[in-house]
Amino acid sequence: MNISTALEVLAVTASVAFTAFPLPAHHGRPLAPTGQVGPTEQTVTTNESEPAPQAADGSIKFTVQVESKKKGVVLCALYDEEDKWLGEQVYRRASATVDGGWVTCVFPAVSKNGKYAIAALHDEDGDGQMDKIMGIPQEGYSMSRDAQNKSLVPKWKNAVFAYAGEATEQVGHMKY
Ligand SMILES: [Ca+2]
Repeated sequence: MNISTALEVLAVTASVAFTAFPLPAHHGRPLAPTGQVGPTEQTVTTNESEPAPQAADGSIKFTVQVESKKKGVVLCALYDEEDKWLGEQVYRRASATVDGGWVTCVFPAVSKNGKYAIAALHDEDGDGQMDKIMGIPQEGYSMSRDAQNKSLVPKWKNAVFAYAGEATEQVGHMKY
């Protein structure tokens, strides 16, 4: 499978069930929707002699640098197994509207610890597909850990990261 095929699969997958998470585009800005009361208050019980197991309720974020002049949507896919990498069996999906130089996809409340990898497309014209000319991708893509490969699909081992329940952020750069 070459990169073109993989991106096509990803784009088709993305178009099926991506859920919009319109987020501030600025890297590092806290996500604080105004006028909404969220579950921000948490009671934390501490017991130093008997530490409770850490609940795996953190979020995974993928913050990607995009060409700031471009618009559209960044579609992100979170994979939880190497065998599923860049295929249709996506663990979680997210998207973010492009408005500036940085975009963040958020996968909230990921409850399963383990290894993950993320793939993202910059769907500039918002048609849910990777635009191609003569089979060559015309829109940007990016992987967790900034895994890139000029002619082949970025490999799972180059994009994988460990998640242990705490808020995790990956940073990448769109390759156009
Ligand atoms: Ca497109």
